[in-house]
Amino acid sequence: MASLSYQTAGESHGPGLLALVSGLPAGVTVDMGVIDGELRRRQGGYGRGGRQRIETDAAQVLSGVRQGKTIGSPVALLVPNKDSRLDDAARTPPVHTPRPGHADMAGSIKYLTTDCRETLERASARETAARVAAGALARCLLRELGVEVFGFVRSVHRARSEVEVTEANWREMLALRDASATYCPDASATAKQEEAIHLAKVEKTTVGGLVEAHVFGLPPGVGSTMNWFEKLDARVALAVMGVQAIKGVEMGLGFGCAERFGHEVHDAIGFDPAHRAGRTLGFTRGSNNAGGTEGGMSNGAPLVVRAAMKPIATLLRGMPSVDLNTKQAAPSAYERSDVCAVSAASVVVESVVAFEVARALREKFGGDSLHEVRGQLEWFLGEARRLPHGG
Ligand code: EPS
Repeated sequence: MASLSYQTAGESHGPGLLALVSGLPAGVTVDMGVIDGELRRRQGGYGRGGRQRIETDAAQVLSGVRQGKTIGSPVALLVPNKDSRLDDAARTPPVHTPRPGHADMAGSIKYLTTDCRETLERASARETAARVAAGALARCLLRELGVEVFGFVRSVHRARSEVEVTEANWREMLALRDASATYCPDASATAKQEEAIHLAKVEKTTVGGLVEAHVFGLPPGVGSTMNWFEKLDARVALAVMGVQAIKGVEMGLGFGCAERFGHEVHDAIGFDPAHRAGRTLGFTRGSNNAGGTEGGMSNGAPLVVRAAMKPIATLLRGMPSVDLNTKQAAPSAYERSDVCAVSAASVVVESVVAFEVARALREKFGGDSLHEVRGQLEWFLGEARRLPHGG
């Protein structure tokens, strides 16, 4: 059954986080270096708080893998928490003054309690460790199919990089990103971003920013225009908006489309027989304002996803709030947190995008084993190159 899905479980200070991934074909090499490498990257970035000095995230495979390869059964990944103290009332005391911008208030009312901890433990971005583990597993499949995902930080607060990421330069950009304290492939923007984070720390506040994920090597025709919920861009937007603290998602030119004329927006189509053997089948585009999808289907151009992360809601300086028990004004509670987690968010967004792309590829090409999926993909590309049939 070619339907890829995952769920996560776990609280920030529970025993651990779990990702349960179903629907991977058999025969995919599970590279623990990729999974643990992504988990480590999620923990990093300038501006992270004390929790990351406690944890050294690494995944344990509980099922679905034999001798380093998937066997088609569900894969359960466990990321244990070192700071596990959920049942220790003295070390996880109730929280009565909700943080504006956090899940605290809405969650407490929803569950008919005045203790925000009941909600915040699950709402915490610690859960994203499980999503990164699942995304890394999806990435293991994508690599086998010649599809790569690259994520980075575009901006922190007002410190924005104008760097252009393309299919030709992304590996170079990856090296620059990995040398950057904020995961931005631009040294001068990185310095300004570090400055913005430092200033926020001094001011006892927080900063957000923009992250991007680019997907290369996706063949045309992945995703479906036949039902709104099968559209690749819609699926990606859902997954990205579902990441903690994300308040905006756009593809390609995104919101910028609204202020341009049609001829300035749409990507002119050309054909270059020299590229016929590649994934684009020889079709070329003058630009990629569409961000790699048209009608909810991949069009052969790189998928370009951008997301806006709000500043983290936990402020050292506090925000005006109300004690849920007394209804009296009180500053919002402070829990150990980060000044900036935009770098971490870039890893999470990259991971959830990788998963959605892998899911859509599974739906298009089916198959129970990697061999079968690859065969189907190559068959499809061959048929598409031969169009019109008989021609
Ligand atoms: C996070 C772990 C959390 C927070 C942060 C992200 O750990 P703790 O609450 O023990 O410090 O540092 O979570 C939040 C920003 C939040 O609002 O919950 C992580 O591993 O990413």
